[in-house]
Amino acid sequence: MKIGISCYPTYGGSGVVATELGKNLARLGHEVHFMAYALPYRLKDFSDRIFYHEVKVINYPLFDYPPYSLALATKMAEIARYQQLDIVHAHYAIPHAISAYLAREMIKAYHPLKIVTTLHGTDITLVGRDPSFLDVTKFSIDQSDAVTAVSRYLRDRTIETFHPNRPIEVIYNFIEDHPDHLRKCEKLLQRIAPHGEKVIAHLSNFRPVKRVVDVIEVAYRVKQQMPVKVLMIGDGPERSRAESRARELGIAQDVYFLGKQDDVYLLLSSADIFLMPSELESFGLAALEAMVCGVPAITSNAGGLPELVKEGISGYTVPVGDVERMSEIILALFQDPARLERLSQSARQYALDNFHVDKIIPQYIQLYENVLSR
Ligand code: GMT
Repeated sequence: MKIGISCYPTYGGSGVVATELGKNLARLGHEVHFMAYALPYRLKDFSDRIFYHEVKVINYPLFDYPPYSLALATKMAEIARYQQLDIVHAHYAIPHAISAYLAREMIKAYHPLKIVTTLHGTDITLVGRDPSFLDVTKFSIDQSDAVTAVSRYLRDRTIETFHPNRPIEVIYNFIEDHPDHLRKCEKLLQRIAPHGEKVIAHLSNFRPVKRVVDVIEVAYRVKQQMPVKVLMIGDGPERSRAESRARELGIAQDVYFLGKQDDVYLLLSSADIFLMPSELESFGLAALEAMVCGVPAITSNAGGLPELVKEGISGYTVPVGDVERMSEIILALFQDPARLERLSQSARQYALDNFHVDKIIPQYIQLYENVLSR
């Protein structure tokens, strides 16, 4: 098959899933064309079956808001028509699914194009439900040839909010297994935890929905009982608030704000616990990435997280904002190394058994085949 993929190229789960999907489709012999305004950040290695088409938006003084969706639709139409794409797979409804609809209409006299849309979370739960986007988001879902959601939670919210005229299929996010996922960054650990101090990691885009300040609150409480170090991976609007809270609580020397990082697996695998206290999370890809590194996830019980974090198997879930409970769970694990080790192994196994790439990619391929046979 020839598949076009459009996604956000920056640091964020939807772009990571789209990129890894494209790489795996290419590995299986399909031809993949990425369309985005920058090179997706995990699309580094060369493959003769992967093509990247940059979407440029001209800048004109009249435009207070350069119309990216239109430039994307134009690029999609051009690539679909001249590269004979079978499908455009839009990751995150806004604006990718809408641009795909426009592209399909533009070329329908020359080339049939199918649209698959994958909903990732905030395109439904935050942005898409805002009155300024609600109708166009519903339209893009209804006009897609197939729609998937990354969790049952997200599927149910989509149905509740948009009453779509088509079924929404749940296809979970996925991870690969790689020996490197178990490799700790010894250099880093020697520097930050030279006496074997326990390490908590957090990875996100530091948006308010991630509640990064809760990570600091938890670290402070754990530190009252035993030494602990924290790796804060990523960057975003709440970073300064978290930094300043760490200073206020007197634990700034134990919290390492690493900013955006490429090799997240190396950092995640260096931790003992992954902490994701999000207000809302449709799936929680970073928690899955930690689990495959053998790092159990302590998360809030929001959104789709309980579909991923199984109590006592891959981690524990706690009500949003309950930093006391999160700290108690982490302390209990840190004080019982044998239990932590068992949880580490079962978290990794759970991730591999349920979310391995070889289990999930065939579901997308089957979906593409169904769409093309209609
Ligand atoms: O969480 C974000 O702000 C990023 C967003 C994205 O589109 O990259 O993440 C969403 O998609 C991820 C991949 O499917 C999911 O793992 C995240 O849970 C989801 N974020 C939210 O629902 C807040």
